[in-house]
Amino acid sequence: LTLEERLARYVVEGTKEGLVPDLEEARNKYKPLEIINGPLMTGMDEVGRLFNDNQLIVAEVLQSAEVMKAAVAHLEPYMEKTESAAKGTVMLATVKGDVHDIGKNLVEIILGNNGYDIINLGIKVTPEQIIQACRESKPDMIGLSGLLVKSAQQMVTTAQDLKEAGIDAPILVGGAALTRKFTDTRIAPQYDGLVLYAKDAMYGLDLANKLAN
Ligand code: B1M
Repeated sequence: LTLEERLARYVVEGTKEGLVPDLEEARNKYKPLEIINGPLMTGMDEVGRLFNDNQLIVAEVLQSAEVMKAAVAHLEPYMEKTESAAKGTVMLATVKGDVHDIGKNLVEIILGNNGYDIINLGIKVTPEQIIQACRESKPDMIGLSGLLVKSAQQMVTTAQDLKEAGIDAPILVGGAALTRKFTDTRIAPQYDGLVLYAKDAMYGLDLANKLAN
């Protein structure tokens, strides 16, 4: 197998044996984010496909998630960082009912490395918890992540609840079940502030930078 195929295979098979040496080899060729968005994501997409076809069970997908997390943790110290002054505070949450957090945590790393202070509220975060946390820490932006189809609808509800609570900080949304169209036609009309869709974590950084300027 090529290096790239081996990296994808660690994720698909949920095994860490040999992972670190291969990540180190990959670092000679690629930037950390290219490794994550390339071979590791290829592996995760395959996991999603196999899971969908009932060829993997939840416990196995969890192992894959562990490998992905370990790989991201290994690569994190090598990611590009800007020494820029604090650009603002971003509050991050995976919405109510959803436990998927690898994408959200990638957003945390990338924004954190690029001058943002992050408040990560974790997973299955209810609108009430977000409202409470906003009142306490007054973030400049709110980032919502969700991968389940029902999470897209949950973002609509969350936006409505935030609006009712008088919050209008810009919201960034991302995650596999979302599209720009859904964001523009279903979530944004429910909110007074801006609602912007980020297809991946780097694009999320671009949007945050535009908002911060
Ligand atoms: Co779940 N799962 N899962 N799962 N899982 C999906 C999402 C699914 C598509 C798999 C499938 O069936 N093909 C499917 C959803 C189907 C649907 O709703 N239509 C699914 C399902 C069904 C489920 C369960 C219901 C299974 C069950 O229990 N029967 C269950 C749900 C539990 C719950 O949430 N209540 C479940 C559980 C799990 C695990 C716990 C086993 C595990 C998650 C572990 C964890 O996160 N700690 C898991 C995993 C790993 C996946 C897949 C395979 C991979 C997700 C992932 O981590 N990708 C996933 C299939 C897939 O996505 N291909 C699947 C890597 C990650 C880096 O990408 O999170 O998309 P992602 O983030 C991207 C972008 O989306 C974006 O940036 C990142 C890239 O840079 N992004 C943002 C994300 N958030 C952002 C926020 C932003 C900006 C960008 O700004 C704020």
